[in-house]
Amino acid sequence: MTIYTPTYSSFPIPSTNLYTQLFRDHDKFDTASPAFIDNASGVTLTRKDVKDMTLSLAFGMRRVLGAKRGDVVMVFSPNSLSWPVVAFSIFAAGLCMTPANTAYTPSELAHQLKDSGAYYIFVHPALLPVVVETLTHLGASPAEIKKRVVIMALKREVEAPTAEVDAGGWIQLEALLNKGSLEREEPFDGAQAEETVTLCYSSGTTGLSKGVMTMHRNLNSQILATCLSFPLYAKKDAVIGVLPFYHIYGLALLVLFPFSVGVPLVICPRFDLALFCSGIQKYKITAALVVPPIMLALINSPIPLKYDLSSLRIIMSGGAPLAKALGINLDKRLQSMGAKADIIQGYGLTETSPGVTMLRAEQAMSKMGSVGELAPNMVVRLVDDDGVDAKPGEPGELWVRGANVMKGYLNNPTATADAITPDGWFKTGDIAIRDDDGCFAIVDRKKELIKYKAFQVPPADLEAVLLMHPEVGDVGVIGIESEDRTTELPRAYIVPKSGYSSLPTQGEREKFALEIQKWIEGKVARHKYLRGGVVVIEAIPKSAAGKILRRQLRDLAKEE
Ligand code: AYL
Repeated sequence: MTIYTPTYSSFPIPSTNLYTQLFRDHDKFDTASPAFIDNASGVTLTRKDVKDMTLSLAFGMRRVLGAKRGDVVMVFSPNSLSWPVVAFSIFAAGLCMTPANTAYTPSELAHQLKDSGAYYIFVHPALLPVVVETLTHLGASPAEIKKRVVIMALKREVEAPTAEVDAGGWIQLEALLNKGSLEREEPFDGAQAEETVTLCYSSGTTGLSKGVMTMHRNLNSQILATCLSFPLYAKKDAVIGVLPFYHIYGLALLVLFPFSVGVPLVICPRFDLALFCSGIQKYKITAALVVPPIMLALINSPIPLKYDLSSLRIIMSGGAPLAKALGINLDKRLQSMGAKADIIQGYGLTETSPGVTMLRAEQAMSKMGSVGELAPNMVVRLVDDDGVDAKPGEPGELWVRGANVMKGYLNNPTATADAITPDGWFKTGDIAIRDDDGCFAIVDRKKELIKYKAFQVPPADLEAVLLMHPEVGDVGVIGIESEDRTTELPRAYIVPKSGYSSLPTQGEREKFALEIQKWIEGKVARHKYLRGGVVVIEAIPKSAAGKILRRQLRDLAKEE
């Protein structure tokens, strides 16, 4: 068996609560320096503010709300100043956070709410109606809803609770503050390191989205690994936080890592290119963590030309394949604007907290397109379909073992056993090649997961929804490459309930396809829309066991 190991020396992972890791060096940094800055309003939380509010809110969660150790708390909010404070408080209080995608419809939110077992929901005021509809649909009474929901906004935030929310008698975040400090009440203990601290949702290789049980020690490991592979320095660096915090990429690399090393984060509530660029200029941002579509916008839009982006020294892409040409073009554009940054890539998964590999800044140019070398404390194998080692230099499925690998999927021992072998190898479902310098390239994806931009689109999710349409008999969903080759687009192959022959003309089939494409809108989050179209076919290719043969559907798409 060939096991590839990192060039970094391994180090012990602290068996502490994630809170302890985040605040380990707190006293070494200037506590009056900004920790989180709202890019739109300029409102700032200093490091001292964050610590005081975290301990106070942690107390409020335990003693005012009455949450108990291990309880799951849902966070449903776009990026905001209160987001990190709520997250850190959940960790400090020994609770578990399940952050939800803000684009979710009530039925998608209901799935995560039920599956995670979350009782309390911290929600941004603008998303309150979605939560109320979800809870009502799940059978909660108005009184129960009022008990479970906390409006997630600080008074000093711009988009503070509206009069309507205020008048509704909802529990406000501020009402949980200043009642006491958890530190004085209840010292943290070391036994929490193996407990689940976050439940982000991922479909893994197959099926519906599942709760990924990430332990305190997984994220402690991620933070320390990032210190080596992507070093940032207090007083020198500033990071722009535009990726959604509810996704493991934003959570680990924006919310947790910069704070732990004393580096401020400038928070963008959503992606707006002008606001993003003006934030870089205004706050002299040195590090931007992005996804390939943001790089594309930086290359093609006239907007960045109006701003001074010369403070940037590093840009990292992750979450979806980055074409080498995209990196080269961004480099060219930056240089044409008098800026110069190392463009690197990280690779990983929700299940690996998320870092598996990272390209070193020194290799940005020479290894463009590569996802770099293994993170510390992680080892990998490259294997064929039978679990046999791929030959050196040949592609194989990447299997990962080490400090970042999740505990398993919540309430789903079968999916966990399918994903992690008895000797601890987590099967990524990604096909990689390793070069002679120990750098990896992701060349293909073996699993059914579709990535629209860097968002997960589990085909099983869409198939389940489509099957609820009265005219849909059978369905198979795959991802097809967009025309400009920058992302995959979800496409559904559909067999009409009344049979293919019931729609004998091309025109009828196209009309039906368009109807379905429209019908799905509003039923699923925007990133799951069938942007790759709907195609009516005679039968969905299936194995003898009834499994959809997606490869055959992909071949069909290629024939077009
Ligand atoms: P999930 N290149 C190609 N594919 C990628 C890359 C990449 N750089 N990164 C992620 N993927 C795909 O759970 C791959 O198929 O986590 C992988 O299995 O939403 C899947 O996305 C996982 O999707 C970092 C910074 C990881 C970011 C990330 C992204 C985590 C995405 C490590 O250091």
